[in-house]
Amino acid sequence: MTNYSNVRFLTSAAEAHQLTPDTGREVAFAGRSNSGKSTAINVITQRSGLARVSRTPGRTQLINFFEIGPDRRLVDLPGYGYAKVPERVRAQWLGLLQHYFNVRESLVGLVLIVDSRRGLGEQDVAMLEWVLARGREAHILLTKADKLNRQDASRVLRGTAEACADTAVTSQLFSSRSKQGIEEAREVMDRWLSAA
Ligand SMILES: Nc1nc2c(ncn2[C@@H]2O[C@H](COP(=O)(O)OP(=O)(O)O)[C@@H](O)[C@H]2O)c(=O)[nH]1
Ligand SMILES: [Mg+2]
Repeated sequence: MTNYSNVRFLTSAAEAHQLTPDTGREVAFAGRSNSGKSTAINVITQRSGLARVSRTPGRTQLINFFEIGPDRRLVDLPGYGYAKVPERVRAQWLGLLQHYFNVRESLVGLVLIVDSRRGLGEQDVAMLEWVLARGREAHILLTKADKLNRQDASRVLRGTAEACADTAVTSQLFSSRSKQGIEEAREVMDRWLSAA
């Protein structure tokens, strides 16, 4: 088992040449802004201040690298879906992300953070397509499950599974607040990070 609480910040990249060396294995987190990505990273690693929660959107979009063990990394990708991001910032973000997905050999899987009350959006699907195109894995955390009753939660989970039925993408309910699904998420990441 990976001990995620040994995590430490490595570096931030605003441009392609700033990516950390492409060795070993890493798992990336992506999601729409406000989907609960930072909070999910914090509870999975049990480090409350690690990924900052709810900062003002539209600033410089950075890829943040964290080390969780020798040659094992977590990668916090910039959130998308902000209403008021200048076109220049959006283009910079898209270019950096596309570059990252295209070149990154150590990227083994994507954890896609989706607010369970919103469901999969267009940009979420685009992220999945990018990552699957290179034969990598993807797992969806349907976050804020504490906000749904049991029936709505299972409906959302079923709908997501159906939307991904033709792919190897897996999904689960998750709540940083009630701690639902944290072990399940860690197990998926462990599997990706430890495979030979
Ligand atoms: N009820 C509930 N709220 C959450 C949960 N996860 C995140 N939030 C809230 O959603 C907002 C956005 O979370 P944040 O992690 O900053 O989202 P990010 O923009 O995707 O990084 C914050 O107000 C969080 O407190 C959750 O599991 N349950
Ligand atoms: Mg965040």
